[in-house]
Amino acid sequence: MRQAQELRKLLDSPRVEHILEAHNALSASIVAEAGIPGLWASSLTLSCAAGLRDNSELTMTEVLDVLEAITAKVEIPVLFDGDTGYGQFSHFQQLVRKLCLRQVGGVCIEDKIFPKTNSFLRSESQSLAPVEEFCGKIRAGKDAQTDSDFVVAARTEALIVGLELGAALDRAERYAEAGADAVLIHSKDRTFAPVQEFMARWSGAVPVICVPTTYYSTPLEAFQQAGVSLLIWANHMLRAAIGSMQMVANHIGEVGTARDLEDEIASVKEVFRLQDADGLLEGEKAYLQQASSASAVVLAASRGTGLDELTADRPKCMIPIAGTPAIEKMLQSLRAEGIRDVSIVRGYKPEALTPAGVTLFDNPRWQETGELGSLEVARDVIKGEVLIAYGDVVFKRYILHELMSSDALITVVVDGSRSFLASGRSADRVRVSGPPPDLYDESEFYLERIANHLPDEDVDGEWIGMLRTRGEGTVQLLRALDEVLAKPGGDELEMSAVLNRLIESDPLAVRVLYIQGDWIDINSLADVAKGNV
Ligand code: SPV
Ligand code: MG
Repeated sequence: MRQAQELRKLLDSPRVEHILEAHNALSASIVAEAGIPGLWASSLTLSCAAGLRDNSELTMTEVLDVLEAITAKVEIPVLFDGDTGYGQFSHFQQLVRKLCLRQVGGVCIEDKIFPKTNSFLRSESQSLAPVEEFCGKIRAGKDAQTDSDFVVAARTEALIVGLELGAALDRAERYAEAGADAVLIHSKDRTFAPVQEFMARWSGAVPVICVPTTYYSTPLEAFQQAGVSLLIWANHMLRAAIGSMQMVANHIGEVGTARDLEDEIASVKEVFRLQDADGLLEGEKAYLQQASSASAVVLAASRGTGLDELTADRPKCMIPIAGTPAIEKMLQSLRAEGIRDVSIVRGYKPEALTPAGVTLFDNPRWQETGELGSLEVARDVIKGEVLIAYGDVVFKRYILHELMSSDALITVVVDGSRSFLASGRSADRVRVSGPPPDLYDESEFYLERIANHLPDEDVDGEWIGMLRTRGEGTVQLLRALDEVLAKPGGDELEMSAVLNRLIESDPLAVRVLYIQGDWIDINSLADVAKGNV
């Protein structure tokens, strides 16, 4: 009910107010963000946006769909340009009921004949509806409204079709008597003079609206002094969009690239903002049932080696794997597992790594430090149940699920396939308390040693860069981290130093979750190729 009330407030306001055209939910939200207090849902621009003419070609159903999208998106009131009311009095009544249902603040109908033609086209040859019939339509609309504040505005096209001012005044007075809440006096004159004259002779029965499309340069004070209540800027959002779209299309058409356009057009980030993409993340936090109390720290500071070209403008976790950056896949997997509290430690090219809904840390010394230098930056968020993972690891989701389901205090994921032996690539080689088990073997396995120089015959697999601790395990991890960091050059070391430190004090400290493949990391171009970049 509020929208209609707000529209009434604009009409009753002692100063001249203005509303601006919108033709879809996007333009409506841009108008609302600009602080404009109301919308004009224009027949000219709605039809044009739909690829149609402003000749009653757009159906009532089609237009109601757009209005529904607009009123669902913005809170400012909408005055809908209802043309001739979509038929006779009975059609207009259906329209009014459906507008009330959709919280549209009001409708403006004009005294023309269906199918109507836009006021600026062949206007002298247009004809007006009989006054009695139009007054009946107004009364029918007022009787049909289900919201007592709903506004029915009556527009006279008398000046548009070339009638005298007297005829316009006469019609407007009759419409007010029939129950119209406001009248709209339309004019195609280049000056405000005809409408000014109308205002001078107007009885003041109801507020007056005008549409200064042709007399746009009239100063605001002139409208105010004349006693106009509401101005409609009737088509400016669509005209702005058309100009920009033509510029972009012509440029790309001529030059064949969008390279020089970036500063001329809205950023993709801005598109996401208008869509409230962050709101979805907030919503997921609030409403998705399987939210976990676990948090995640993703290490994404290094540039990687052998990836010079692919990382010229981005860190390696932003390299797309089958079209999606590795870090985005990681975030999707974390969300799917219910892990909402995610921190990312950035280093190389932090400006190219700005995912929404995560806490960002920066390791400005990423070039001199190892993984532990990055972990140190995020030390304060390592508490409770926490996953620590490399940002450039892409994996099947069941791996994360199994890791998070482990009942051990500290668990690492180890790939027992030893695929690095054949390819010769470097790996976080590990020795485990036993080789990968048979399918039905439920034994528990523990990490014995991790180092990338372990001899081939001593290796049971490779750590994939995912580690999860909980409770006392997190306390132990932090203690080991602090001990390693306390030594000179400690922050130049890798995660393996902390894991080995943990094993030194307790050989059963680190449980191994064995997998067989189903993951890659972006450590070498060969891996990237494997991921079908
Ligand atoms: C509209 O915006 O559709 C209007 C105003 O009705 S005008 O185009 O001037 O007729
Ligand atoms: Mg119109």
